[in-house]
Amino acid sequence: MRLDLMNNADIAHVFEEMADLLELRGENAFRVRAYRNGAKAILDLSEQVADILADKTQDLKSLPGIGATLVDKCQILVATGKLPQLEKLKEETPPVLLKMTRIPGLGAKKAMALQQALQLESLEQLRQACLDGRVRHLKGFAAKTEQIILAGLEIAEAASRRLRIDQADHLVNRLQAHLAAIESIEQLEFAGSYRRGKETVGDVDILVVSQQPMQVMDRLEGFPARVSTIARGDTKMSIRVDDQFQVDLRVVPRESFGAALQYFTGSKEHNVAVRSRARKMGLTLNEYGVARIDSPAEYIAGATEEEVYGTLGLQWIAPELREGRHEIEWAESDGEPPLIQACDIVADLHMHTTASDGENSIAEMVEAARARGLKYIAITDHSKRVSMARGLDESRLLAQWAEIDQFNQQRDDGFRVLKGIECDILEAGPMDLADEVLAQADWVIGSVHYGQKQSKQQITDRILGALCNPHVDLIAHPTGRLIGARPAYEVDLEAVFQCAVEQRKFLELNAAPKRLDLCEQHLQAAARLNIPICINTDAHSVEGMNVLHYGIVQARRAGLEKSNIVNTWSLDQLLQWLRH
Ligand code: DGT
Ligand code: CA
Ligand code: CA
Ligand code: ZN
Repeated sequence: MRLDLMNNADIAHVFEEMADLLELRGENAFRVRAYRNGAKAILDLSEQVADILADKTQDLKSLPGIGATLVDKCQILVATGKLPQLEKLKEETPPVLLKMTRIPGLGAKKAMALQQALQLESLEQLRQACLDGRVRHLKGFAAKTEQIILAGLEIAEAASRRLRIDQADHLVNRLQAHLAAIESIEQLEFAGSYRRGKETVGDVDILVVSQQPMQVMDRLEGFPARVSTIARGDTKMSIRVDDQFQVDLRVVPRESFGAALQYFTGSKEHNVAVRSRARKMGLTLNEYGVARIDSPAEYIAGATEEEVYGTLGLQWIAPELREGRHEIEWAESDGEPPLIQACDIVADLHMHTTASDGENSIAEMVEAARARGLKYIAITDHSKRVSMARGLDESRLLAQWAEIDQFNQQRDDGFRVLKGIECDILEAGPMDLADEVLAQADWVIGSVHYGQKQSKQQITDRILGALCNPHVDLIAHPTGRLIGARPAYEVDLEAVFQCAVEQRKFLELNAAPKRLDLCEQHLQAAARLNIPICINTDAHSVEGMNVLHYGIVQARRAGLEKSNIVNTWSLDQLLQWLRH
């Protein structure tokens, strides 16, 4: 008999814990990564590890990301449900330490020193120690550290409450695949903030039409992860996945699906506006449908969203716009602006290769871009200031550009690679590379990577200086924020926008889901000033190009149209603009 102690999610969780603990102890980075990659690989398996191990015709080791050591560990886990190394590591490590290392701004070394000196057992004790000013007296710490820790605690807490959009995507894809096995499901949509494309998602809302709600709920409870049921009724259920993410499921009648989808997509503000419009028309609206106020049980619309909005005299509204702003006004007249779509994008103007910290060559990036239907790209590796990422100095950069020239000459398919650089805006103000070198580029990005703690005046001056440099074309990730991890640096964006207008420069919407920088409100402000926005992936690998989608959603949320976006232009249009 086989002991079925561990499913794939459990094993992946053990490997993640191993990686976290090894990292905390300063273990070899490759060992740490091996565990992380193993965890990811196992989560992606469609078959249970236990079954693969039991099957003599299959070899777990042959799967990418799983080496011989991890196969041994899988065997131990499947047989015993425990990993002795992990138990030992856990015994030796106070649990609060792991939590402390997740506080932005507090590294493993400092966390360990603090924990030992103050004998901390919880984050609450750490917070109290900072508030009491007990940290500043320790060797190697200062009053400022207390402020950093307090701010970090807040960010970490907020982040643990909400899922970033790419994490939500991963969960949604797994849920979708899992539920696809149920034949009684006639319709299925993910609603809520996920459907609206928010940067972060509080919980995932699933809406289903099925004649067999019990079957659907049973299946959801069997989701291959650590699942606990929070509540379960006849047609709705909430579960918690891996102790963190909440998933809400509602099974609704076919004739109400549109009304339910409209209701549970939200936002609450949008729903309030829609309902108040209904009332003015003598109608009521709830998650079952639209009815006349004088006979509220008799629904006159509800099967589709189009029908629901249509009954209220509105055009269908894109979920990204449903935030209770101007979308109702648009929907009652000509409809919303023609929002930017992924298929409008013909270029990606920010990406890295193996020359700096990317994982793929120029040729590989080009192939990937072509496969995604792009017509031209800019290669923009880091400049020398970013030594950690092997940033390029003048001579390596010129050599790369010679390579790109040759590359373009050899191609006859019309695809073009622009000679670019992501040039650091140095702490003291000037660009990291000499003007006579930048002058030879097709495309120059200016970025603030260092000195992010400087004063608002200093950082603003640095960016204005870069915008006024005739060779700089675009400011990347203009506020430097990392969602859930690091707040934006202090910068006078109004001044930056004004200067971009005067200098006819571009601003970036960095599509990386941890950045999404500029944010929605700033994008709207930039659009009002007619500043062309460039949606870039900042890809560090071929797969990195897939984040474009998040940038598109962010731009749509801001109401941006094709005409606002630089990388919908043809290469000739772009070059013409750059020549002026
Ligand atoms: P989240 O999960 O915090 O990222 O945000 P949402 O928007 O997904 O919120 P959630 O999951 O609480 O509810 C999903 C949708 O259901 C929400 O966007 C609108 C609708 N909804 C839920 N509760 C209410 C309510 O009390 N009033 C109204 N008008 N709508 C509600
Ligand atoms: Ca939600
Ligand atoms: Ca919810
Ligand atoms: Zn970059």
